[in-house]
Amino acid sequence: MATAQHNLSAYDTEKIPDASNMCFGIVVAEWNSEITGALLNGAVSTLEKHGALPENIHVKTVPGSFELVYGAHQMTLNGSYDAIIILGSVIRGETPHFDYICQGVTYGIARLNAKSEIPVIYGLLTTNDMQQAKDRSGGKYGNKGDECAIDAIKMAKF
Ligand code: DLZ
Repeated sequence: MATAQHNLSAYDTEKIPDASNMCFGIVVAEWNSEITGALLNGAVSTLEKHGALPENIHVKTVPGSFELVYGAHQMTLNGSYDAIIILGSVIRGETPHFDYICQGVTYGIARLNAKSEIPVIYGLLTTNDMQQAKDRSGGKYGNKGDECAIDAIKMAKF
């Protein structure tokens, strides 16, 4: 959880494997693009910081977070990735839509992880408002994209 005690971008660099021979797929949602663009920048720059080559980081976009499951599933079928990251931002509105999208994506990604041989990293920000999303996409609590990149490298090495 991102709290005053834990920053999403904080990690021990010594413990991160070299990613120079790894290939990553990233699926990013277009909804709330200010946030998902910042998550993507964090993920890509952190993967590259640990050796991943730009040509081995393949980014695909989907319209909204609900489509992240489909996008990640297609990437698992490709088979050439060491890990896949999904990035989305769902912000609570006036209707229960938020809950359905969050549950659908969460269940879908959990199911993919149970079935696929390729780990799928869950980079879905689920926040009550835009400020909370900004705080977690390069703001005061760091960047969820950085955290996902580190988790992808670790899981690729699992
Ligand atoms: C429809 C919708 C709404 C209301 N809110 C969001 C959101 O906050 N974040 C997001 O990524 N997507 C949202 N969407 C779009 C859905 O994820 C999906 O793209 C559409 O329902 C079409 O399947």
